[in-house]
Amino acid sequence: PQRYSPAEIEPKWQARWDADPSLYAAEGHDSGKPKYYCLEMLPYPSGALHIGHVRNYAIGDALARHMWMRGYNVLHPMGWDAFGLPAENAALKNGVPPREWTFANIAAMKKQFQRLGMGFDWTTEVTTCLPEYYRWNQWFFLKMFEKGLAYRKKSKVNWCPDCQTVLANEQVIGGRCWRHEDTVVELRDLTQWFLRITKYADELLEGLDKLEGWPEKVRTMQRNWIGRSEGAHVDFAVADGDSKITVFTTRVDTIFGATSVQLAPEHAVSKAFALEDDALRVQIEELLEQQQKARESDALGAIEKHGVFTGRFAVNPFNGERVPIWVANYILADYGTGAIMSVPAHDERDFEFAQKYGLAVRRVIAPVIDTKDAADADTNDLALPYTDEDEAVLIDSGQWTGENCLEAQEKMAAFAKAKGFGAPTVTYRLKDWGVSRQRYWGTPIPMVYCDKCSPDEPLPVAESELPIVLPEQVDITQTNGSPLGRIAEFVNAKCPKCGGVARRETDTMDTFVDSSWYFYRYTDAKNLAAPFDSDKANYWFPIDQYIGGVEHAILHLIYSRFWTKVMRDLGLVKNDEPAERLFTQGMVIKDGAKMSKSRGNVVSPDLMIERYGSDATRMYALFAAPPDRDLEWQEEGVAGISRFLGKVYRLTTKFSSVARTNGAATRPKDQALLRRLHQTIAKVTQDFDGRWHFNTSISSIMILVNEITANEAAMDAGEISPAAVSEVLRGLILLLAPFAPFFVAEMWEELGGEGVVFRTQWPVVNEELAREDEIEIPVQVNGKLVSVVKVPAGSDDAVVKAAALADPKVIARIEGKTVVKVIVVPGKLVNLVVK
Ligand code: ANZ
Ligand code: ZN
Ligand code: ZN
Repeated sequence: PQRYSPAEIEPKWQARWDADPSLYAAEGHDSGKPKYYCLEMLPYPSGALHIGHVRNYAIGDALARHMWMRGYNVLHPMGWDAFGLPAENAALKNGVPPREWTFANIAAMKKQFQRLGMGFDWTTEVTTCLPEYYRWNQWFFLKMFEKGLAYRKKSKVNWCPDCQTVLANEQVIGGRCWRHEDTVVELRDLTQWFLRITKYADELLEGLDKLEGWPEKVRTMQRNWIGRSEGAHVDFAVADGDSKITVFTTRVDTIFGATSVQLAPEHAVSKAFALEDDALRVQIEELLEQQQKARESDALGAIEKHGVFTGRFAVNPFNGERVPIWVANYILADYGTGAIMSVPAHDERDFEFAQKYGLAVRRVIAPVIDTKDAADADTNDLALPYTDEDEAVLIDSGQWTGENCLEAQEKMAAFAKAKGFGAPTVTYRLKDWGVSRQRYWGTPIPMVYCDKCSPDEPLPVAESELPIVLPEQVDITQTNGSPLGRIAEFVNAKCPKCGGVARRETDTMDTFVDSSWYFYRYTDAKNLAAPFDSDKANYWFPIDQYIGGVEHAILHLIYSRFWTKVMRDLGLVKNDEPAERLFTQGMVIKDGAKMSKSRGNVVSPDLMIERYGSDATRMYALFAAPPDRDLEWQEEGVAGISRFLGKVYRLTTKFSSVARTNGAATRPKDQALLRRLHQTIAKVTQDFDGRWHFNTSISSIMILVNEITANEAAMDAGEISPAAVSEVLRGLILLLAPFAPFFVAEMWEELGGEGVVFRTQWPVVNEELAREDEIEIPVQVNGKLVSVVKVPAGSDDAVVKAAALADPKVIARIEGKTVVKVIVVPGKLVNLVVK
């Protein structure tokens, strides 16, 4: 075509690429090349890509293409996180079976990816809802069960009394059922399957220090999520009874200041007291309800504190004192031991509570005061609560009085252990991972129950029975109970132990299981005998660069780190961590706000592609902001990129026949143009190696194009060698290759370039050519900037010094003074020291 027409160029190349799956396929692990595993998080097949996806995948695709051109064996795969609730919702709404809905969406989104020209290796495509994938979820589950890493216990779940079923958290809206607006969701105790992620808590925490290629904010979020607390357990005996209350405290040093013991409403001792006293029971139930409401609305941290005195007392084992036992709504049953000792003088929350209920406040910590400040000791007597533990000592604490707080913490915990009423301990906020879902569209858990031979213990199915296939004809419109539980053919199983009739587990797995190891499967996606071949995984892992949204900073990225450690301990892989580097891209916003249907500010990728082409859309997504920042989408900007590509198109087609001639660059005007080219190569290459500021890479390419345009008349007049024209145009197209794949393929052909442009060597900087003829050097006198001098690039120190001393402004400044020293920082600065 005469003019740049993405509507003609893009479908033409797309058809060629779609027909050749080997184009973007990785080479084998025996290729001999250095490997590069570039991975973007796989999408949920919701039906259509949104503009945020376009940005995410444009970043990864640019990187993959760049690394190909740098000579790496690149794995750049794609797949579908295909199980999950939306498929069931769609089925309920439109009557389309979840499987059908999911695969229709996958087909549509794959088309979009192809239309966008994403260079994915579709030969390793992974779809998590296929039995050939999820059978390995089941296999891993069996391995974990064998190792005691998968187990059952009772836990709280959301329960809708109308639906008669468990609800996922997403199905609870404002404490009510998503399908029954008037029904308040209850918390129920149900037996659920858990994976013992807490076994790896310390390793998950310590590993974060080594993940230097991960954003600090993600590492901090994971540290907080794991929430390691060092402290002590101390047993308080219940007075006039034979039970005891074990408290968890991080400040055992303050124990002489404990003026009550506080229990969670669900603590076993609270429950026992409630049984004996009806009025108390009602009050405790109320406290529990307040806590659960706050928990549901995520307001636990800010809960208004209430409590009730049980009428009973506990004995502080350190001093034999009796303290009242209370039940309070801010004490959580599932953290620490569900019981605390309350020290109002030294803890904010305890202080607040004590003020409210008139409980004693007893000070046992004082700041360390220098003797010379002792006179001011009164004013140093800080208000309560006094929470310092550094530079602080114990007072009124029996034999521990005078001890430094931090030392006392260790000594007192050891003392408790020696005396048998406590021990040093570590508590984590991290909980074991509950993976049971009473849903249909997920991986069946491969366990059975046999009342005859194993009434108390669930039995694992034999590995040879896998996959336990998810049945297809399932009525999910009926709401009571687990959908799989209604299918007799599914539920009835042969007992693996006695051969009798057993009952199959009808829970399915949390979909985070699917995404915990999918990236290993890409290395060997067609393996029918194992989740993957270890040699292949060991070649590709760890992932060199993982790219995705910061919304996955915790769950997905902790679960997948856990899964990697389990696989390592099973001997399947050698790496401790899945990904060497992690990049979290910013959001795409429109009109200053996050895009949403309700705001009506959603940008459709399809529409952008229709108007400006995929290349301009993708390139704009990289140009409009640094990739880690939020990007404000402006259609005018996409149009601008399209015009820019139009310019390059015109120049390339106009000079392509000149560029095809051979020769040497010998004419005088060649140098300036080549210098700009090589400076651009240096800049873009640096951006890929460094912070990925593709916005500045693309601007520098625009500057190069301006330079070419400025030289157009000279090119027309033959004042520039064909060889220079050729080098500049080819260089330009290669620099654009990571950003605008269709356009570049077309232009490469136009220039007579050989082979596939994305497998062409990335341009190498010629430092000599890139160097400016003259450079500017600031001159300082006694550290103050006085002037700037121009010297030929690469001048030696003597020349630079002479230029500085000859500068009129410098001369004026140093007149009548003695130059004691001249410091030359080559290429950067001259500093004259004068007296
Ligand atoms: C006495 C004490 C005195 C405490 C003092 C603190 C300061 P982190 O760091 O978050 O682990 N606590 C323990 N279990 C609790 C539960 N289930 N619900 C609510 N609070 C609980 O916090 C540990 C501290 O939080 C523990 O140390 C305990 O209060 C409280 F000057 O014990 B401390
Ligand atoms: Zn309901
Ligand atoms: Zn049996």
